[in-house]
Amino acid sequence: STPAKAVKDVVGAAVGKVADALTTDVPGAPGSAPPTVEEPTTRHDPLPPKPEQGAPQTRTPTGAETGAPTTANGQQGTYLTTSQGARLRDTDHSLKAGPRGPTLLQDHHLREKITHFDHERIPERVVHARGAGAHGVFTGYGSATELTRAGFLAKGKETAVFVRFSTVLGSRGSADTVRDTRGFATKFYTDEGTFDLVANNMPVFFIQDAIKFPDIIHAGKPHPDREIPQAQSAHDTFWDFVSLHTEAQHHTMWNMSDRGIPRSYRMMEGFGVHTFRLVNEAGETVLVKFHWKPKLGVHSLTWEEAQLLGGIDPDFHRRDLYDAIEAGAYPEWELGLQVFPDTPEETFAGIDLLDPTKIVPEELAPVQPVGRLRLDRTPTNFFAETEQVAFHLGHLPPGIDVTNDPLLQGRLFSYLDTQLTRLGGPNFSQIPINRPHAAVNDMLRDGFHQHAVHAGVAPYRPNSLDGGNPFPAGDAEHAFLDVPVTVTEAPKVRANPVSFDDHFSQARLFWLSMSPVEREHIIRAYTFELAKCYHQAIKERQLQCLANIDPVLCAQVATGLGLPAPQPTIPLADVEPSPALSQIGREWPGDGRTVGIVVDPDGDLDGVGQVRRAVFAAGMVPLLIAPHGGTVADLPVQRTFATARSVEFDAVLLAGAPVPAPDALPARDAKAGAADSVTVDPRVLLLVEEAWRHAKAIGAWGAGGQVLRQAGVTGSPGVVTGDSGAGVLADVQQLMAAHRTWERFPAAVS
Ligand code: HDE
Repeated sequence: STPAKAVKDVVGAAVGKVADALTTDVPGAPGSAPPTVEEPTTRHDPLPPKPEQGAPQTRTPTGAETGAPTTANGQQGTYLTTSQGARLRDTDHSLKAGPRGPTLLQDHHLREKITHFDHERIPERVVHARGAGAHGVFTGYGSATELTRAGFLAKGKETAVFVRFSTVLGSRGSADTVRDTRGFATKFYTDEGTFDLVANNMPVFFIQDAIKFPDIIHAGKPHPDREIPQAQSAHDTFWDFVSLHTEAQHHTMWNMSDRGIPRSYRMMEGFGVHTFRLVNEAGETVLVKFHWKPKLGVHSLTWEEAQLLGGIDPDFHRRDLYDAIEAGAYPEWELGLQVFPDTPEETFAGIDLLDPTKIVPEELAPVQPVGRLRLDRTPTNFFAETEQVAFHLGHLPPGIDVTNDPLLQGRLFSYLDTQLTRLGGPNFSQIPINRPHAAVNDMLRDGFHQHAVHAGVAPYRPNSLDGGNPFPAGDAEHAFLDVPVTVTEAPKVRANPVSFDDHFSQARLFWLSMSPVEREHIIRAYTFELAKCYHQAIKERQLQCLANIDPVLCAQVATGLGLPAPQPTIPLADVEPSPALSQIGREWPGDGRTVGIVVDPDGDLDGVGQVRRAVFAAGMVPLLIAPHGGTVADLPVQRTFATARSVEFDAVLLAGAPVPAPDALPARDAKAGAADSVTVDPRVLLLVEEAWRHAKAIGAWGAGGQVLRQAGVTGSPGVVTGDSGAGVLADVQQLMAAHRTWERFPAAVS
């Protein structure tokens, strides 16, 4: 044979071998034995990418589009590919020297898949690591246009936003319901550049100077030796710091109050904490504090609920946020301003506006609404959006400027700095969630993870080669304005103004503004947290701080700790309470609240169906709780007696008295005096007892009354019975408007 024919034979044999290998050796490949569990085989295109998944908008120095690809490398096409787009026939088996042989280093798909996986994690945020985000829209009312040139506050102007709620101390995987401050950071993608309002759910902070931030966070984080406790302030280092560093006492009081354990992200206020400066078209300035006011009111968990949820549903707040949005119960807040004249003293009613441990009571400076925020879309991808979003106090649009608050000044440095590490270099503003919606033409170039394809040759100013582009903007083009505030000539010092020395008066103001039941909760929280400390000296030192805030508070906590109550070392501040700080005493809409309905398969199922529809119609979420999953008389069951726990519901309805199911817990004897012969499933009894203990509305009709009797709660406030489910639901809804039946809580102090 000719040499050419010989080559052909060899190639032919090789091709034949490849074909054999494909049809015989590879499980799952055509010709091999069918898999026992069948995968779906219908091919369809993935969903089209969302607009925010597009590639960065890139512009030439003349402002024209560069023509760079407009879609990010997300999921495209039907077939599995490598990251380079080569289609793959198998991703379940590595390439080996025979089915039992070693894995081959040449398996580039294996290496790519594992290497990428090995690098999937980025550092979590050093604080606020645990969070949940949502998209929405902000609509200006136009009421602030005389105060600020910021265009997004104009009447009817709509601006896209992304909000991230967070806890502060815990790691990414920690529980949502711990006692802690909550972050409430909002990114407004305004036409004039991004504005980040990086707020908390408490209006004050632990420290007055940013240089103390590493100290307070080191004290609050788990102990460095054992790395416990996770996401808690109930430990020695935290109380060591706040009792020695008494400017932290006001913020600590907020944490010990019900504000430290919100019922929902949807039911929290937000506060910019610092005083900001607004500037209008005429160049006039005012000082302001930013407030978010939730449409649903400010509501909290009880401490026992928060603790139970930490184990039963550590994602409670995330779930609540996503469920509400997906159910169409869009959370809403009003943005409001407290407005103060911009005087050289920077004080209002004697309160230093540069001291971030102080509030200005709303009774002295009412919060004036300037716009509305509505969250209406959950993220598509947690990592891409919630994890990679980067907020920064220095992201300011024209019309909003900073003040000299020393905490604010340090924050201006910290956010960008931490994000350089967390997001791996200086180009994270090109990550889809961080991209401004305003046109960007910044002369920043290169760096790790540069996605923009910059054209032009002159990223410098002045230049003649790119026609002088980009040009500086003036007032007419809405350029950012650094307000020309006069800086007083003064010696360099490491010192605070004297007014910062008052550490106790506003902690007292907060305490005195609380209702009896809220005070009771505060006492219990301090007692719990201090009882968790090992060092006697720390407890005693904190009791001394409490004595300087209020003797009743101090005495009650001291009793709980079994320690003597010290005398105040300073005169008690003479302060006027601020009723606006109390959470109770008003009525609120029930949007997105959950109503657990216990279904007895032998009970009133028609009534359950009607009540379920009525709960939906009221904008709330009915969750049917039955002995087993699936359906009961065509009604869908969402929870079983085994999976339901009272902490998930805002109210509990009983449409019968279910007898113990086969998987029930051991039952104890019915309460003395309960005449019913039938024993109720003990898990249903526990549900009712807990709901009662947490002061939730409870309703029963028909045989449901037996459950109330066996739980010993009949006739108690907030427990309603009636002939029909509809009537009972109406009463329960009325009770839910007040959030809880407050009379059920014991009040040790008034
Ligand atoms: Fe922050 N804070 N902070 N903080 N903060 C961060 O930035 C910092 C403070 C707040 O959901 C970090 O990107 C310093 C007050 C929120 O992504 C970091 C000081 C308020 C979030 C940082 C403060 C906040 C952060 C960590 C004292 C309420 C989460 C990750 C001077 C007004 C934002 C990051 C999100 C996050 C620094 C105090 C709110 C380290 C130095 C006061 C809501 O840069």
